[in-house]
Amino acid sequence: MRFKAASYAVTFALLAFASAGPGPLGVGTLTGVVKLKGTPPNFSPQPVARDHAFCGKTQPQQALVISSAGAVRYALINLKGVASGELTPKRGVLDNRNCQFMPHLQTLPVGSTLVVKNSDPILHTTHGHLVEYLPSHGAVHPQGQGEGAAHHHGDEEVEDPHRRLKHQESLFNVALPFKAQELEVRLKKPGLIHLMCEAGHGWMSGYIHVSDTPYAGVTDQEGRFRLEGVPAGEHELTVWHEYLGLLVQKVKVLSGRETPVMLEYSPPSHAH
Ligand SMILES: [Cu+2]
Repeated sequence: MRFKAASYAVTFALLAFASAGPGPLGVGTLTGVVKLKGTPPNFSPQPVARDHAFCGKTQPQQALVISSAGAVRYALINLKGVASGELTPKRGVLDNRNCQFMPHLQTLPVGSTLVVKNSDPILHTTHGHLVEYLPSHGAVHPQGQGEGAAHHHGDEEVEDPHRRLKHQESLFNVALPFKAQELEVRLKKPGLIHLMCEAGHGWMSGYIHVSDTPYAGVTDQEGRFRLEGVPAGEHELTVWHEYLGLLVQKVKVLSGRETPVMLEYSPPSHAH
């Protein structure tokens, strides 16, 4: 009787293993590059309103980081319509460093722990809100547009960097007055989180994507991304960039192979 129970347990374990596996079609790797066509708009550095002694007079904007080859950094990659694979929560780090959020954008599986850290000898207060996944937040001013000359994006006037962000639930708000201080936050809900600093640092802005699938990534400084263990088949690849907006492309992932894709944004209509 005892032996029989044990053999049932083994059978169930094998069945569970088989159903959690990649299925008959297998898995492949999806790699790609995200680029911007044409000349990128030029953005002025952002004025620093306080803590000049440490943060300087201006800070570089992070909302559109393009290499000389047109590679788009900080684009969010998502595969839609894929039966969700196994999610392993991680420990992500969000550093407040040199008066910026580092990294500017990251993606973490839901259930992960976010370590919010201060590497600066000044107060930073990191506030995270869930935001609506808008096609584009149009968050920054192209250079040469005066203070009062809001540029047009659709029917809306864009004046304030955070104005187009539809803040929903406030998820955390942590004050870090000391250098090397760390606090932990659990990322319990999937979605996009906008980060801002409430220590009077209006130029500080960043994002955390909390993913409910393992198939998410962020482009590096050469615009590259790599998603491994993707079930073979046709999927919809979504690219989101806070300034450039959304790109959607059908991709076909082949089993045991690396599938390269190229994604290209046209220059934003309000920047021509
Ligand atoms: Cu700050």
